[in-house]
Amino acid sequence: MALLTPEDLENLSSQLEHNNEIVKRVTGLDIMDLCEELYGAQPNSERVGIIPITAGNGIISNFTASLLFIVNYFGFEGFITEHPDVTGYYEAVSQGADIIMMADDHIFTAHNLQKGAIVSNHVATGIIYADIASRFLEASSKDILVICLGRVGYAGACHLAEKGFNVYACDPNKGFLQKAVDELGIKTYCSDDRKKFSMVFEATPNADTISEGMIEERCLVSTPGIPCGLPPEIGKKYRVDLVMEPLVIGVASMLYSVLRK
Ligand code: 2YC
Ligand code: MG
Repeated sequence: MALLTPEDLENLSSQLEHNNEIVKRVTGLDIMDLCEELYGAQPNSERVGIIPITAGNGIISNFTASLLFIVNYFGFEGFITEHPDVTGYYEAVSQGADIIMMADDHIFTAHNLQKGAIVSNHVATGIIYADIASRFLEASSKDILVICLGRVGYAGACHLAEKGFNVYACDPNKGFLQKAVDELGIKTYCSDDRKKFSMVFEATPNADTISEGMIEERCLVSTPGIPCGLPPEIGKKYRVDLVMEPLVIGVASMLYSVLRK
């Protein structure tokens, strides 16, 4: 489980503005509009209780403050509880939270107490980054490459298969790959295929997972991955747009996802 570091969360606002411009240019929608279209809902100042959790590796110094910034940016009314853990949960509900957000080292969740909807960051992140990749206005076909079928990648591949894209996927774990072929009807991709893609959704915790043989000259790479899977020299050599940031886009997806049952 790759945990965020306080350094990952520095200058979140400028990372958001930078990615918002790219998403708007390559898909025609900014992140807010895309969430609204993806989930068919829009915020209405729902109160979001953000609870620090001390379990496992404990508090990440600027994690809950980052969530507060994101929650308020997207039109919710956020607050961080004074206490962590169970006391914080009691405090959040007592203070009228509609939605609870909290994370231990394994699951980061948003739970809408009024609607009964709950989502994990893995699923919400996979869906939105895959959706961004699939909306590339300059795509040359409906072929899309999904790199890695872990909890994030599989959720994204599932979403793309449901949207009717020709999903090709690769994963070092042949069991994960077979499961996706059997359950989602996706096609397998291996690097000695000659096939190139103009849309890539990368969901690995590794660097340099994207090679020249995979991408067309004009390509959109969408990834929540830390570190970045696209080698800088390849990004320069080809006309590649990269949508990548550590937390905001995934959290926006979580929030919109639980607005409806
Ligand atoms: O400050 C706190 O409340 C900590 N318990 C938060 C721990 C978050 C651990 N999870 C992660 O760093 C990543 C997130 C990007 C979402 C999934 N894993
Ligand atoms: Mg993100």
